[in-house]
Amino acid sequence: MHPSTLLGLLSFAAAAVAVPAGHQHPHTSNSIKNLKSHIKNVVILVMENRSFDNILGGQSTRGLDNPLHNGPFCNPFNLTDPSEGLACTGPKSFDSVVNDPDHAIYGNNIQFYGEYTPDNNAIASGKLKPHNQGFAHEQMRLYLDEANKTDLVTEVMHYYTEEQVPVLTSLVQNYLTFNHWHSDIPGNTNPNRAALVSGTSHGHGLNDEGFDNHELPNRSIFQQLTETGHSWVNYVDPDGGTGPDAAFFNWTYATNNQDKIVPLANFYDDAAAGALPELTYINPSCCGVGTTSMHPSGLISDGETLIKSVYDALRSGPQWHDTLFILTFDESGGFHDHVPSPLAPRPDNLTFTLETPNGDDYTFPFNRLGGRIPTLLISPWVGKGTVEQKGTNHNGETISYSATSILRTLGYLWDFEPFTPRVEHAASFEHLIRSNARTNTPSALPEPEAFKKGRV
Ligand SMILES: *[C@@H]1O[C@H](CO)[C@@H](O)[C@H](O)[C@H]1NC(C)=O
Ligand SMILES: *[C@@H]1O[C@H](CO)[C@@H](O)[C@H](O)[C@H]1NC(C)=O
Ligand SMILES: *[C@@H]1O[C@H](CO)[C@@H](O)[C@H](O)[C@H]1NC(C)=O
Ligand SMILES: *[C@@H]1O[C@H](CO)[C@@H](O)[C@H](O)[C@H]1NC(C)=O
Ligand SMILES: *[C@@H]1O[C@H](CO)[C@@H](O)[C@H](O)[C@H]1NC(C)=O
Ligand SMILES: CC(=O)N[C@H]1CO[C@H](CO)[C@@H](O)[C@@H]1O
Repeated sequence: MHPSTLLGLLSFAAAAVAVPAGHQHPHTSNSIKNLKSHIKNVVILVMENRSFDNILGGQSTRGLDNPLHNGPFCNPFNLTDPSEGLACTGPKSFDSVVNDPDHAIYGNNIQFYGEYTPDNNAIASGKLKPHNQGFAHEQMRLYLDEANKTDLVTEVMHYYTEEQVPVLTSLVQNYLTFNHWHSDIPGNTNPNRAALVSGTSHGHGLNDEGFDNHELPNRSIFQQLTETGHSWVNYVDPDGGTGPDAAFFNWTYATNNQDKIVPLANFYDDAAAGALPELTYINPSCCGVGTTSMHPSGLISDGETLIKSVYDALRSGPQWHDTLFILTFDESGGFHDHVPSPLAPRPDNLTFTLETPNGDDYTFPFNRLGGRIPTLLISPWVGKGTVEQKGTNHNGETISYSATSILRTLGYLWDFEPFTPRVEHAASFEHLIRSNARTNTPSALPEPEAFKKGRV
């Protein structure tokens, strides 16, 4: 037996007392067998650019580490001038956030570490730890000419109340929410989306043309499923703005699989007809008013309408009993979150260099996760109102979940090896699938409403 396997088994044995009755351990033949016997269809909807504290900060369900339970959390208005005072988390934010917070890699750097070019060696050795104090500062730097401080703090530090997000509130109260789930890369949308479906952004750190030109050379979940006889469809909101994520990869076009990228309207027909593929992957529209991904300045209530439509279609369709719906976000979008991001193995040996606002270059080695984001498992096979804390990797270590936890778990469902060391090291979540299906799942979600009284 390989020494790390033995260590893993020992730590599972040690952890056994802490696991509630009826729960499985991850990475075991029992948890994998249970997953395979109950889940036939996986649906993934990736929303845009919001942090956990921003979206779920006002949820009262026990076990969530958020500003409502454990705050307020405060940032200095100005990292170098304490006399300017503090900006703190508070209830209620805007339906439409008009000043999009900085979420470039250097934006995440200043938000997490207080500087644009933190020392990579000090980070890798654990000497430099993120403190998540720079969100208000970066928002003031970018937008103080355009908006007043009160509005800027409301945008970047405040959270949505349960009443403001009735669809998400119902999902949190009825299904499973991850308390420690991070985006894969502390940077923009497309690198994170690529990492979610292929385990690496292949060195890309910005939404560059390579994504539009189908240049990513790496194996994606789409290629993997096709090559092993499993079905997938990438449904896309025709208003555009995100992805389609299957189109990032050169494989998709070189092998004529672009016909599996279809308009979102087909999803509703397929769900009603029981004709959804094994993997349904949905790209919402982005990013202005009228789009559905929750990306600023798109309305939160329009994003909720999309989530409700997808849920209601699945719930009333003939495949619901076999379905696992994973609702997640691509990245934290520069919105405040008080939980620091952990280090993680590099997916490959690539780096990405960009110029920061103060003129210095910063080289990112892809050795740490991005901000904490909301992720929920929605299925008759997960517990009601359940909050999952940290997960376990294949060595038995307790770690935060991340976007690559999805590929780690789907590898167990559909028999494929981790595409990259990042995926291999990720915590899987197949053990959260229960052995009995629930019969008390809501048949439809509440109707969201555009926020009253102006924008808040
Ligand atoms: C923060 O304080 C420094 C030092 O007083 C000042 O130079 C800088 O302009 C301030 N930043 C903002 C965004 O006001
Ligand atoms: C800030 O600006 C908003 C308009 O966007 C206004 O309604 C509000 O009164 C202003 N707040 C302060 C403190 O000036
Ligand atoms: C991604 O694809 C490139 C080109 O085939 C290859 O060199 C690289 O090793 C791949 N990366 C990973 C992490 O598999
Ligand atoms: C995708 O690009 C990589 C690197 O250029 C190449 O090795 C690979 O063969 C291409 N894949 C397909 C399916 O054309
Ligand atoms: C990265 O480089 C190291 C040392 O040069 C090598 O051992 C390792 O296999 C490389 N990893 C990948 C994923 O290519
Ligand atoms: C912070 C961040 O990455 N925001 C991104 C949100 O999505 C849009 C559209 O893809 C990007 O342009 C932003 O950079």
